[in-house]
Amino acid sequence: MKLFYSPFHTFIHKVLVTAHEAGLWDQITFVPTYPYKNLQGEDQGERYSIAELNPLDKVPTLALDDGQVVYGSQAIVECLDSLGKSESRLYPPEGPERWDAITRLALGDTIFETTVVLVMEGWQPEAEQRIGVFEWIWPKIIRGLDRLESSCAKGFKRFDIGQASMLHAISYMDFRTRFYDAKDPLYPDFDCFENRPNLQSWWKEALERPSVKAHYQRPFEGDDSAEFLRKNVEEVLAAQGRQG
Ligand SMILES: N[C@@H](CCC(=O)N[C@@H](CS)C(=O)NCC(=O)O)C(=O)O
Repeated sequence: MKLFYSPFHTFIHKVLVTAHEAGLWDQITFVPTYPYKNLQGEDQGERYSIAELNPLDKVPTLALDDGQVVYGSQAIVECLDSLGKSESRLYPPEGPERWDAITRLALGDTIFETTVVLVMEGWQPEAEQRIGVFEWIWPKIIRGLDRLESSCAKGFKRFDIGQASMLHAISYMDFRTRFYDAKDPLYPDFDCFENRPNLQSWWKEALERPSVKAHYQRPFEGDDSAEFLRKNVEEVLAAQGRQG
């Protein structure tokens, strides 16, 4: 199978964590895809487009060997988890433990997505930034992190999909200030572990998981050329019986 994704390993990707936890790592061809390069400069053109596979032209996008394409990170993690070894499933069986895991999945994903909104707003010239955006989003993130602190205080029976999403969200909050130099008018030096000791000890322990170590802070070393991307898109189209 092929995973079309952004090969920035400076934050933790829940899809990569899930692929590794499911024991599928070695069965995946990782295909670096830079959606935003399609917008940059005339010579870039549509070279990194995967629109023939995913109408949204977004990463991550998973292509199975039979040509079926699954996109949207939530759909991909569920698919990978179900293809993996049953003893290491990240989705608990139906019942309260599962509802808790998928609720934390939703919470982590929303913290991540709203942090992206804050980063993008922070890129605007200071005079043009909409303070209302920050005032609207920050309370959600803060309450969300407080809820995760309570979850970590109770502890977990085992690693689950909710924790994969928590890793994604929390690593991105850190990445936001280090990489983007994001200027935040409300919380310029926000530290998600301040007054959240249980979240911090959970985080430190989770960083030791092989599924995190396999990619986090490790530069991507494979082929990330547009030609490699195109070859892989064509292979998926061929598996579907379509012409490139
Ligand atoms: N809800 C989607 C969001 C995916 C998404 O927006 N990916 C971004 C990169 S992080 C992207 O591909 N953007 C390119 C575009 O929107 O054209 C998911 O969880 O997979």
